[in-house]
Amino acid sequence: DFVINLLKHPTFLNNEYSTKFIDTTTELFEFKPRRDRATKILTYIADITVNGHPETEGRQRPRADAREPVPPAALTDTPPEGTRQILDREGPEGVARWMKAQKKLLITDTTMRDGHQSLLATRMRSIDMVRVAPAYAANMAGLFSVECWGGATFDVAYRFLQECPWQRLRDIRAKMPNILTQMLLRASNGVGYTNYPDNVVQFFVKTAADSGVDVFRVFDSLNWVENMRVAMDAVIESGKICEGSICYTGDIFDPDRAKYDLKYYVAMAKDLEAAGAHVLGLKDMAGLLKPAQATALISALKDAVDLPIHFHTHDTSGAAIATIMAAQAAGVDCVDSAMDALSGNTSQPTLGSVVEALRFQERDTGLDIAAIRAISNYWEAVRAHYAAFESSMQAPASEVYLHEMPGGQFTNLKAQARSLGLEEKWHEVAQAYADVNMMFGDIVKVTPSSKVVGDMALMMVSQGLSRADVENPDKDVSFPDSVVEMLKGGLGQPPGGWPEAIRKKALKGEQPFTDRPGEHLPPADLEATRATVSEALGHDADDEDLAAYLMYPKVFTDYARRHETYGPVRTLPTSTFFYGMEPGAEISVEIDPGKTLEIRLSALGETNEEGEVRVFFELNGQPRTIRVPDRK
Ligand code: BTN
Ligand code: 3PY
Ligand code: ZN
Repeated sequence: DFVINLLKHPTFLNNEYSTKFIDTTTELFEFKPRRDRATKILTYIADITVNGHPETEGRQRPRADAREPVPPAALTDTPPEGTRQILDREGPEGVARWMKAQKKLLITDTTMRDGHQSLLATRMRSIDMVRVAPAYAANMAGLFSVECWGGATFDVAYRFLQECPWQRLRDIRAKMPNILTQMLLRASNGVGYTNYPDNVVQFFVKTAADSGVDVFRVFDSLNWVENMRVAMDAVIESGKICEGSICYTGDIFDPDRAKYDLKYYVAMAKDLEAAGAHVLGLKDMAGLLKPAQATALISALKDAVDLPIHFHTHDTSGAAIATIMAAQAAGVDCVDSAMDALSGNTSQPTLGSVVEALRFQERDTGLDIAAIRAISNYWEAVRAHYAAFESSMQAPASEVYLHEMPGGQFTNLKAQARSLGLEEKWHEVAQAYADVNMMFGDIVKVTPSSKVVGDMALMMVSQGLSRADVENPDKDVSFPDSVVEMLKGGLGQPPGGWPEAIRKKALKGEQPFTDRPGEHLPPADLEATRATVSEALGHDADDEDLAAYLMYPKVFTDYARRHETYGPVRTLPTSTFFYGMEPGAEISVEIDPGKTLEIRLSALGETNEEGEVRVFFELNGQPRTIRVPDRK
């Protein structure tokens, strides 16, 4: 029966068969009674309505009058040709040549990745991105790229949003076929917090390229080019664009930070060019590059390499647009900005303002300011629904030049501090973070090294320890595991190596590694692992499942288990996902293209003696009752 159903199914006949097919085509299993997806989704809504969502519990609620976001209309029927077509026609070298030939300043829109990672704790859901992707394709075809994947978004999607990051990527790609998609890749750390075996990194890159990533911004959290080669080679091999990136720290003009001077960055740029980068990324993850320094640095990098240069910064200080203006005047090829409503503070500088600042001038971006405003208005409506994840940062602050925290870490660390009861001691945490950096020998701080510095700083403030206490050979200190692991060489080597005394103290006699972690990590047995994952899932694991499991085994299998219970909850509106429904409310949920559930929550029952609540729905006009435990 099953085989016949399968072979006759129109999707199969269309040659669109993939291993996702069996997941998404449940009518094949109708002879085998099992809970259908509609029931699963109703169960989720009932549960959240009765018990609340653990992630928004106790947090600020969206305004009662928050409007449902409506994406702007597409201004053209077919998306105009964009950078994606240049990649298809001319390959990554062709894109690099094209970038260098442009007079206009190119722009990457980071709203769908770094924007919400830096302002909303990475919690933006796919539906809010996918719904606006057609408007980007039609109205923003002049963008260089849309950063929409990687960094922290990968694990947060599984962990907290109960959705598949790969599906997000495929859906954005399908609805935005003309603009390059961009991801942030932590080189050998993949999209995780630790170095992975080389073959895991290679497999992850290949899968990401197959699922729709066009531009890979590759960086190493200690700026160790040796540790970037495996990831860079895999990107080059995939035919996609390799943006080998320098992470900027310190201040090239500060004589006390001579380790990170102009010569250091120029040498690294040359190494990245020699390693095969198509584009040179300059990743200022904390927003430390000041305007005059940008003039000097960009000019020197332009002289040193033949690659187009793509500059990324954060507006934590409030000075980022001044730096962007200096960078463009010095000839930078492309810069990152976030759509106005998700810009500023720890996020990227304001896209519309960068566009306006260059209007009527030589490097005019050519982007349509009215289209930008319309898309930003959409993002404003989206943002209102994420009030629970807003940070307490009220204003830009020059304190970033003291602590040097990456924009994507700042709000996370603040939340961690709050959970340890240290919110009132935030400025002490900031000072401790700076002290730890110097104690570790003045390192690049970006995921995952930034997380290690943050762990140490929180530990010191909560235990009242100073740098001198930690360094005192006679004082016993128990270091966080992440610190021991990093000083052992688990993330690789910083320029000049780790300071010997602190390393010895933290390692307590253990021998450190000084080679590249991938040299000694045994390769994963991919096919044996695939069998394990298939077993856990109860169906064949595809490459996306396997790549996810290799990065995050427990996060992925927990997600898969919840998916079995709750179904495709990614299709719910964000307000329903986080808050459930009010009695009398109605929503439409498109669980497949063209297959829509009309859901009305009619009433909530009383909690019965077994501690269960009955929730009364209408599903496409038919009454349905769902019972869920009352956990309140
Ligand atoms: C999580 O549990 O980490 C968040 C994902 C959502 C899980 C669902 S939400 C409804 C139910 N109540 C819970 O506390 N968890 C599940
Ligand atoms: C990440 O790795 O997630 C970052 O945003 C680093 O800046
Ligand atoms: Zn960033």
